Amino acid sequence: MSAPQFDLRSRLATGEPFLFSWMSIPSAELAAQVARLPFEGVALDMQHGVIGFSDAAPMIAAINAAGRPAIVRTLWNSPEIPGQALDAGAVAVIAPMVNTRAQAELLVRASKYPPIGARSWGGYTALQASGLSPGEYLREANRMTMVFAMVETVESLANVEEIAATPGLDGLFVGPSDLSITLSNGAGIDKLGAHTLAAMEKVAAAAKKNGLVAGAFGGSADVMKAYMKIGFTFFAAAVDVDLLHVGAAALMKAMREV
Ligand code: 3PY
Ligand code: MG
Repeated sequence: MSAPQFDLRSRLATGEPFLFSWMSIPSAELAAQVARLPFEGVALDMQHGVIGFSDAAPMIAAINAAGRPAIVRTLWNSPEIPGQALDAGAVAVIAPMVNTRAQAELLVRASKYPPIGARSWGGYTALQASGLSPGEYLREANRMTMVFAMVETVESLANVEEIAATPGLDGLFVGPSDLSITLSNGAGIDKLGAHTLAAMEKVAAAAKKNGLVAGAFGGSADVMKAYMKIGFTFFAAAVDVDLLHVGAAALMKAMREV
């Protein structure tokens, strides 16, 4: 058996924080560059980015060629995208707006082969890249790939214990922008507000109780450090377009200081 694709599960089991970049721009060439930034993985945002599946497939290949794991945030919690992303070689899927246990079960069903779920067979890129035979891939895939449910609404927070106990689910992933918007009934986005942090504590506790990875969208060092203290370890650290803005602003600031 040759080396399987990036073993995200074993890496996350160390408990050390795992920071990955978050892409919104559909470009395999850019993905090859972003995969070589000092983050441990790359996520493709098919919900708010402008990445469709025919953009994502070559981006996943470029990320894997750089030796990094590819993660896909799906457009919605719809059953077709997890299988497509995993077939194309992503090692993890993150589904937005998972509000109920039934929605979490739907996500697991779409992402895992039997007996855990009902993922349909069609391993193209992932199967070949794994170096495994079809039978070995079938046996290994549920362990090699991971599925995260996004907790980012008041409804999801109320159901978080049942969601976290969903058989086959690997992690919870908080979207703190949507979470703080719904917690404040639309008054604002407050990733570090007292209500948001209290909600994050609840999510981290549910994850811990069920042996799940606790992840969140970070976006800045302050936010990630605060969430790490609560027990989160799996972070979307920086968005491609933000990195462009931050890099350009830092250069121009330095020039003004000359
Ligand atoms: C959120 O913060 O709501 C997210 O979904 C991150 O993209
Ligand atoms: Mg969101």
